[in-house]
Amino acid sequence: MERTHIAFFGRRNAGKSSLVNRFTSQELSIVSDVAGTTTDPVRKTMELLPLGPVVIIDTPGIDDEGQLGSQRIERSLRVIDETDIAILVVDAGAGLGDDENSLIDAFTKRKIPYLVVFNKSDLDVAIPDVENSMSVSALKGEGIEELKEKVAVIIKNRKTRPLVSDLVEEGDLVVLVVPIDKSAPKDRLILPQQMVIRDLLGKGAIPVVVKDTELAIALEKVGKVRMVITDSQAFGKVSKIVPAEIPLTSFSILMARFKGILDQSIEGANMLDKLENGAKILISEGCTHHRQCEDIGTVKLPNWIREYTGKDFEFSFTSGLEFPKDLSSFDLIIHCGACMLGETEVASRYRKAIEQGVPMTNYGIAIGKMKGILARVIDF
Ligand SMILES: Nc1nc2c(ncn2[C@@H]2O[C@H](COP(=O)(O)OP(=O)(O)O)[C@@H](O)[C@H]2O)c(=O)[nH]1
Ligand SMILES: [Mg+2]
Repeated sequence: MERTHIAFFGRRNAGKSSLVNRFTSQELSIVSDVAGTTTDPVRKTMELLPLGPVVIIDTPGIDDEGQLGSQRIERSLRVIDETDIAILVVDAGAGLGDDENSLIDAFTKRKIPYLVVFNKSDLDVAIPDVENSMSVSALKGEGIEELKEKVAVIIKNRKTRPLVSDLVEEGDLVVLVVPIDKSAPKDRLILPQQMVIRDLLGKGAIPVVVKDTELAIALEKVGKVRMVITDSQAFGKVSKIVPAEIPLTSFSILMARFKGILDQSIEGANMLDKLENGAKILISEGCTHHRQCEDIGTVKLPNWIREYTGKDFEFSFTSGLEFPKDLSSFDLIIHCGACMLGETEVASRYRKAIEQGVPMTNYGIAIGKMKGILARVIDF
């Protein structure tokens, strides 16, 4: 299960750091009445009852001033990208202002569940009656358990996004293209293929699985097709066979959407058009043993990229659990579909890239881009 990222936002001196320390029962952040004490987001990975595995993030205030201040605000706002649940800490005495409302807008826009927490309830002030809100005193430690309970409920209700079943109706016929070449594992289907089939069956849709070599015949025989899902390596060939009116996508694109990294990956793939000669590209693979994968990552992909861009780049490669902590020297990261890596690991790699401002994409989406069909294969 993925670690829930819980981030505390709000104005300076609202008591974010005090509340984080109460929430985690740790002295994670420095508390002070000097506005702007927390200068960088502070992250802490922990197990917290009754919430399970979480990352708690304390942010600097979003109302900071001056040049340095605006950098801090920027950094705080960037934390929204990695936030699963937002806690908006408000000084009950000050109430909700423009800063809070613009944060609430940002959460709503990104569908991030949030709680408005009026802090300093120990002071003699009226607590505003606002939706999604509660009051606490970080100073006295009051309301903290209730806050945790509320967060626990949000975590429990967080719907994981379906892989494909929300894109089809019961009874829809979906053709899956699984090339059986030497890069296909012997005697089995890979995990994303199994997951797509399972999800379609659960929906009552009708998956029809074919090799690329039988795709044309299959399309003739089966009648109305809702969608074709292919291995992205076969994008070039398959996109020519599938009529334009039938939606086409790939297993890796559905997986990226499922993992919540599709937008980031599309942005990353579009970087291919902007890289300068000599730019540094990291190609990263989740598994160490699958020799043909390596061949794609270390040989085919660099060649396609050179061909597509007409430029030369400096490629680096990693595989398995090795993944650089410091990504800042790279201009682009291209990751495999990561079917062998845990969701948490994958999510954290993509988050790391966001945190360090490095564009990141995956093989399938990069291939779609280079085949000139990216717009088509993300149009479900
Ligand atoms: N009275 C009262 N003061 C608080 C409470 N929580 C925090 N403070 C005070 O508010 C100031 C700012 O707290 P801090 O946690 O550093 O706020 P941050 O800037 O939002 O991280 C400090 O002086 C805290 O002692 C509270 O619940 N009640
Ligand atoms: Mg602070």
